[in-house]
Amino acid sequence: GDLVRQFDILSRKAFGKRNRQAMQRCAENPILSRDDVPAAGARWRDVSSVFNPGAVRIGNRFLLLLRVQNRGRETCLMTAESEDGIRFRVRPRITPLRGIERSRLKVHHVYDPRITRIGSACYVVFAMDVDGGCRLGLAATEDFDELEFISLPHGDHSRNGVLFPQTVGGRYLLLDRPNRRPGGEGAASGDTVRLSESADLREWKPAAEVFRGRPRYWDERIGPGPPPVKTRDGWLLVYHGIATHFAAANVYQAGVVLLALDDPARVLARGRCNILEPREYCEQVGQVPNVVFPSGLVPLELDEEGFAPLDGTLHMYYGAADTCVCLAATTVRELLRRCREE
Ligand code: BMA
Repeated sequence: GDLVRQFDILSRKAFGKRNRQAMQRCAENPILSRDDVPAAGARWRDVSSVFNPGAVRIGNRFLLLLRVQNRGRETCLMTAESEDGIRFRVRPRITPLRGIERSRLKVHHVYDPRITRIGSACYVVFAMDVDGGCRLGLAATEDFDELEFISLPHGDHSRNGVLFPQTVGGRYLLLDRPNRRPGGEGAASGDTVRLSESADLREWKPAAEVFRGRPRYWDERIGPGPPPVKTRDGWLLVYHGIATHFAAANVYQAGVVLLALDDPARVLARGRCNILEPREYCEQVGQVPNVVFPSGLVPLELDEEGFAPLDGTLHMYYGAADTCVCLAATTVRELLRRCREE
């Protein structure tokens, strides 16, 4: 009741009038940038960038798990909190990842965390740059004071792992994007989203290929964005698509696909156009130009059965140009419409 009303008022103020766009950017973008990150130790003052956050809502608190880079281009994770989902305060310490040595890998960077809440536990799936490539890791936390490493879901090189917010047919489900394509100068990339399942979050086995990139269009290479949101019409999955055919640089955009509730390997609908693309200065200029990278999607309302209602608002948190954190809002109805648009 009250909380929803409060959000409505805030949203109107922060997001302005609805226009014809699928997503409304927050007027306060970027909602977090380097100056908002407090010193967290010797090498962690005056950092270079903060971007690609995982997001979750616990009770009346919004939490972001931030990817922070310092001037040594080292990476750490930090936690930010907010009551309105717009104004965040970054805790003045690094969020440590305990037990990572159990991976037996030489880990250089842990980054792009995606958060999924199941019961009272929050699970975090993240990318790890290791000698020879990039692997996915899975960890758990209750309070974001620290993360506890659980498993390496896959033996191959992969990124953009997202866990579903509930089990389906008694199995935990995970989407990710295997890195099977050389990525030019930087890390390897990919053009396939795959589904995997597990009975215990430790042993994972690939179950299906779900969808692919579309050569020559906005989403040639792809990867899951934030974890899927449950709606009565299906799982809404926001993903990022990379257009690689521009001469100067790749363009990173967000798009949306709808997966069947009882069989998420089945695509029910997929938007032909992106729903968000780099247009604002902070999205076009930064460490990596022309990047919007969706990584958190938080429904402000859920019904008794955990479905995001049709007219419920969704906050999408995304990294802009690998430099700062932005927010845009939309509704379930709007994303469904974009999925089904001819
Ligand atoms: C991808 C990931 C993201 C990053 C994006 C743009 O491959 O590494 O972390 O935001 O590239 O640089």
